[in-house]
Amino acid sequence: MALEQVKRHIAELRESINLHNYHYYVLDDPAIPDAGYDRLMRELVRLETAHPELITPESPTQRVGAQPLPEFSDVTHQIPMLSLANAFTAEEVTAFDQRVRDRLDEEDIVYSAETKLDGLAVSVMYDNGKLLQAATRGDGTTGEDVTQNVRTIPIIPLTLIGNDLPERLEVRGEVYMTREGFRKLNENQERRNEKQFANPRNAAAGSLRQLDPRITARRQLTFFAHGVGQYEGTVMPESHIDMLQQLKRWGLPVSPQTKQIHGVQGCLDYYHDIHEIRDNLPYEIDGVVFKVNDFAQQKVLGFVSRAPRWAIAYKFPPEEEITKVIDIEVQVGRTGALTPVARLEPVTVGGVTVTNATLHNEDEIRRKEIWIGDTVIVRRAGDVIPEVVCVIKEQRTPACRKFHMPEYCPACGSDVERMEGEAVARCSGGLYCPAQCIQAILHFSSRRAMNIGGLGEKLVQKLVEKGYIRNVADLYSMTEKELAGLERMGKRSAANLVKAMEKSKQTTLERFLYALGIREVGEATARALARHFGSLEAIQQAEQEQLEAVPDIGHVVASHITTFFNQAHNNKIIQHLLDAGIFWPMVQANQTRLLEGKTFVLTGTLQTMSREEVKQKLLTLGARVSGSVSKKTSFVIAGVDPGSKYDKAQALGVPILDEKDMLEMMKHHQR
Ligand code: JCF
Repeated sequence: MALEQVKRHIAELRESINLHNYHYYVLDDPAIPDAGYDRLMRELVRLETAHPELITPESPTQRVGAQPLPEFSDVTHQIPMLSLANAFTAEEVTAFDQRVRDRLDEEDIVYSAETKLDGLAVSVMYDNGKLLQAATRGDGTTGEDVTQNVRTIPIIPLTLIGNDLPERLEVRGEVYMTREGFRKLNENQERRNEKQFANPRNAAAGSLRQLDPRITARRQLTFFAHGVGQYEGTVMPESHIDMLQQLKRWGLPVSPQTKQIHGVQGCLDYYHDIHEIRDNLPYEIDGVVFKVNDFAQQKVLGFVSRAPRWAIAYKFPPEEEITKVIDIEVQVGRTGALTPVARLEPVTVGGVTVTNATLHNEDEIRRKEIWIGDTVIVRRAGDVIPEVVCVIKEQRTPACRKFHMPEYCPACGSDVERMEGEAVARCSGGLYCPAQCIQAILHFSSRRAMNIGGLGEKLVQKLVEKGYIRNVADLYSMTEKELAGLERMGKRSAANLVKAMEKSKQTTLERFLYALGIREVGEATARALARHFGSLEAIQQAEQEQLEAVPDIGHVVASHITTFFNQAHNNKIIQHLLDAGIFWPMVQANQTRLLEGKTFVLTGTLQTMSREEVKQKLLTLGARVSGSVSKKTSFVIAGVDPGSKYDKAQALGVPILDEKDMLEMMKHHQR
């Protein structure tokens, strides 16, 4: 190829890849499949390897991370990077709006509203559409040059898109880490015995401020643009929202939560709406930001000290607080798992009083070095159980002491065991252990299982302690009279409870399976089992291999299921429950299970599929696959050069299928 032609081809590839990046990252709407993208990228790498002199810093291949730096150099922000004034109450937002209206002498103010990301403010400078320099906010006037690091963030374009690009454009925004990226990073850190990051913000900051850009490249950082600093050679739109639209057209990511609203009521409604969806966002936010939308109005309002008068951050109540660990207790769960729980001095976190925090397991306590009496930071995000983030070691006193896992179950005194390689310690008491028994009953009756309303923890505790019930089957033999005889149980509540139990008897197979509390069988697995097998009997009788043929059921879960159904007492309890009148509509088993009850034996070499594939397929269709031929064998499938199994099948009169017959049979049964 002539050099001119190579150049043109490289330019086309780069443009095409940039456009696909834009569709993928910014529009969140990929325009080609991954394989097609990979092909373009490989082709570009191939051409650039053959012609290294044609590599430019803006090429999409140049993101992997440059050489480490000795230190960051300083960058002066020509226009200072401001911070935002904060509001924590509706009154403070109302006062902000009042000030704006007074100063502008306008009644109805149009605001732009956006989420406030918990990340790191950065400035990215583009020179004729090419990424020139990136800097942290620093103190607002001087930041650090993190150009090489920012270049590794895939969502940030190295080249802007369009033919109306400004000569200079300073984009400002927030570099952050998604919850997923944060989780993965901490998992990796743990595996390598390196320090954990306390939250996504710290993780993002630590990742961006790496002297070695190759490390930054491995940390899943991302970015939203929320403003413009300097610009030259373009006319900016007249409002904040229109400006964000312009940035998006040039290829920069902007938050999809950005919205135009009216007046203080619009602000309060927006705050409320975002608060509701907060936990569903893939990243953490610590509030919302309101900005006067019109740039002319912004200019009139101007600044006070370091913050604009035209914007305010309305923060959510803090999700982290400082408190003390009064004690560490151990809770026994449904499966016997012992979970250490910190009893805390009550503290309000995110607007809710927190008195306990889960400590997960012994290793976690050791890793975080949490002692009884320690001063700690607790965190409560959304509706998840509060956690201890870290200890404030400086505040540890001589009265503080270490925690040790008890050797005997606090609920029943059975031995506590901890399996090799497992983080969790367990009570070995099984259903003899009242704590496990109570938890099993509570799980059984919970809303998404059998849904017996009115059967709370206190009541179940009492019923078990008094010896009225020992397992879930006993529940249904409780009478209204017996229940009404309990202290603090009125006639009405007893009647209601019996009614609720009666109502719960009509259920579905998947709910019932979930209610049984088989280890690692959650709702999704219960549903998969019900759909695949269609009947309880089929599941009770299923063998390990047949269970593993169900999508998403692996070896471990399958063995939990067989272990459960191999316990005679479990099957007895199930029988009691069915006798008590629990029933569900018949489930239409997968159409594909039409080989149920048939046993196959494979022999010889198959041409179109590997033996393992055929086996999997047969298992999915509900069949069993055996290694030897007997009178019970339904069919032998014979490939090329069959072995002695073929002769044995002939001798026993077992039907023999060749590969074509087999494929025909499978096709038939798939319909
Ligand atoms: O999301 C943010 N953390 C965020 C910070 C969003 C904004 O619109 C901001 C900001 C800091 C300063 N705007 C300014 C002016």
